[in-house]
This record gives sequence, structure tokens and C-alpha cells, in this order.
Amino acid sequence: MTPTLLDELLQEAQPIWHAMTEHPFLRELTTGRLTRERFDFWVQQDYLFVHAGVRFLALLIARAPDAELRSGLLEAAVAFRNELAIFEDYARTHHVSLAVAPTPVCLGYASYLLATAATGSLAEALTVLWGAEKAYYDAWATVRQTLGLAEPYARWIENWTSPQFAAWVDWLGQQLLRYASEADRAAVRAAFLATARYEYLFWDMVYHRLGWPL
Ligand code: MP5
Repeated sequence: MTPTLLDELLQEAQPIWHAMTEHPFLRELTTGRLTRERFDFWVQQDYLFVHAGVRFLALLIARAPDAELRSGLLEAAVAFRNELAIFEDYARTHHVSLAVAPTPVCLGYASYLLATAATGSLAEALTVLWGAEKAYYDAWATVRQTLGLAEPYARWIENWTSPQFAAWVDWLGQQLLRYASEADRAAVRAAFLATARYEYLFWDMVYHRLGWPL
């Protein structure tokens, strides 16, 4: 079978993708060695990122030219609300504050997302969304391979590796193939690489709990 644009994007980003799924944060989470401080830092920052994701989806829904794309994105926006509840439950039971400021990496990635939805092409915006979702699917599927649905992470693992989530990621990939023309290719490749790099950086930022220097 001839490789699709999606295969080409993943192939080009392969070294980043590998470093991402093998990041010490995920390795230590899988082997039970991740500290609570590190995990809680991820909870705080990813909660902010998912909130940015909801706004990103709203912008993309407004720009979607047909009903199929709009309704698929709308369903995802509802699913994001359920996902936010997982973070809120965890924060409540573990006494973690969600009222924190975004770190430079979180703010940079969230701003990149929103800027792409507001001013990028539809193909670029779909690339960033597919890239971010595929990254989480692959990262958590790697965790699940070894850990299964073990506590205390079962809800998170289930959220990003469920058949419904896998179907959403596939559907997004199909939408990207539908909307990306040959003329979009260079911008799509650049957007995918930026997304892959931000995904790696996000794990690195939470692992080192990297906030603002001043
Ligand atoms: C996702 C996420 C997946 N939660 N955080 C990062 C840094 N990248 C991707 O998005 P969603 O909305 O949680 O499925």
C-alpha cells in the first residue's frame, strides 16, 4: 500500500516520537517509580492544556466547512468535558490545586494551538489536533502494554486508549487526509513537527517541574 500523508508525517517525526513515548516520565509511571510531585505537576499543567483544547475545538468548529466535520468535533468537545472531570476528581481526592499558572511550555503549546486554529489553514489546524491526540494515544498505549489498567492511573490510561478514543484519532486522521491538499504539504509537515516537539517538551517540562525562572 502506498504510504499516506499520515504515514509520512509519523515517519519524519519518528525520532521525536520515540523519545516521547520512551520519556522517563512515562517509563517511571509504568514501573511505579514516578513521584507523586511529578504526577501532580502533570495533572495541574495538563488540566490547563485540555481547557485550551476546548477553546481550540470551538474555533475549529466555527471554521469547519461541512456538517460531518462540525459534528465530529462537537462530540469531541463533549468528551473533553468528561475528561476535565477526571482531573477535577483526582485533584479533589488528592488535595491538588488546579488554580495554578501555566508554565512557559504549557503556555507556549496552548498558544500555538489557539494561534493555529485562529490564523492557520484548516489543514494545519487538523494536523495539530491529530498530532496531539495521536501523541497521547501512542504514549498511553505504551503505558498500557506493560501496566494494563492498573491503579492509580487506570482512569487516565483508559481515557486515552479506549476504542472510542482510538476511533476518534483515526477519524481525525481521515479528516486531515480529506482537507490537506498538495499545496498544504509544507505547512502541514512543519505543524506536525512543531506538535511532536511540543509533546516531547511537555513530558520533559512536567518531569523536571519546569516553571518560570523569575
Ligand atoms: C493531549 C493532552 C490530548 N491532554 N495533553 C497534551 C500535552 N497533549 C495531548 O488531548 P485530550 O484533549 O486530552 O484528548
